[in-house]
Amino acid sequence: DGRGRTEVGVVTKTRPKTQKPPMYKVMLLNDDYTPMEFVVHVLERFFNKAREDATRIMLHVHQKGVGICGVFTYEVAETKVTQVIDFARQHQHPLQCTMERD
Ligand code: TYC
Repeated sequence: DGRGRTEVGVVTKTRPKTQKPPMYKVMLLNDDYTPMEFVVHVLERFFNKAREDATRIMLHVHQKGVGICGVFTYEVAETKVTQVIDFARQHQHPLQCTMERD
């Protein structure tokens, strides 16, 4: 700096950070009464699953007690949960659906 000192510096790299919204898993819960076929239909109708995929997820829930239907932003997840529970109630099935932070 002209006074016998050496300038030192620390190299910092900034990386443009993509903003990602928090995501939520929507899950189906097993019960003893909802027909398997109805659960498959729910997965096709509200989660756009092909029949084979829907059947696989339904059997997973049936055997393990819980399973993931999809991962969505908060508002979408909340809408799916409401739609599934309302649809099940309309058909007098106890099927339950819930969401949790991914
Ligand atoms: N356990 C139900 C039966 O035996 C089937 C079932 C599967 C119910 C998945 C709910 O989320 C569920 N009929």
